Amino acid sequence: MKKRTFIKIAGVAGAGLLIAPFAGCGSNDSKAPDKGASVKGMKPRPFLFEQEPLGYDFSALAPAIDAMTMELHFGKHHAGYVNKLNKAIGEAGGAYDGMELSAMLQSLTPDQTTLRNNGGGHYNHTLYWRTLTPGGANAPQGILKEELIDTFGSVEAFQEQFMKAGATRFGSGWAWLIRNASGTLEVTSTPNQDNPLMSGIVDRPGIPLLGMDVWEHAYYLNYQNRRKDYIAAFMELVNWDVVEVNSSV
Ligand code: MN3
Repeated sequence: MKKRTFIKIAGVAGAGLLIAPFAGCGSNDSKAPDKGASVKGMKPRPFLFEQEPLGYDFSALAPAIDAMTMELHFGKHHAGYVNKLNKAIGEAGGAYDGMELSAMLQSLTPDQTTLRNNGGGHYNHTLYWRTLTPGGANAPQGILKEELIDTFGSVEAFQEQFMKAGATRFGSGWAWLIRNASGTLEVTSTPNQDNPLMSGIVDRPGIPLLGMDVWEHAYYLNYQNRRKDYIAAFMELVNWDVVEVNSSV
């Protein structure tokens, strides 16, 4: 993002609404993410305390993810997290003014339930939308591909481990590909809206590169109890160019 654009957004957002430059990706301005265009060479974008445009239509991921699920997931579930997050920040007496979202998540303790659930909910979904692509999955390439092979043995072995993490997460939660404190790629899973950045809360902290929502609200309308079918469909929608940008932090 250009500096003047960042400052402009900061001014509009006001104290307390601005978030951190952190893993993400996309266009080099404040507009919606690229619609399937290559993001190579792009810098990570900030996560604002507001929903950024989806960047594609609700129906764009169908039939893998149906339009009604997208509309409810983005417009109701994710929006709800953002509203509650902003309300909680407003009630925090300025404690989070000017703090980046990633820094806020890193600072949380287990008892900060509202910020934990809704800060995590906002971050997790922003990452999720950015990483899905209507064009369908490309393959991991370059350094990221090499890292996946070095770490997991093969890209397929990574995918198997990631899918299993999602399938075996009891109840609601997320499966993650993270870069851990040692700088190594790792597959993890968290309950509810916990995020790997919450180093004071999660067992295996790190920077999230790819997150898969396995809450029933992400798939139930189309797949009912068939979580594994949704997971397989999700894997076909991952934009690995975006994951690669996330992995460069
Ligand atoms: Mn969700």
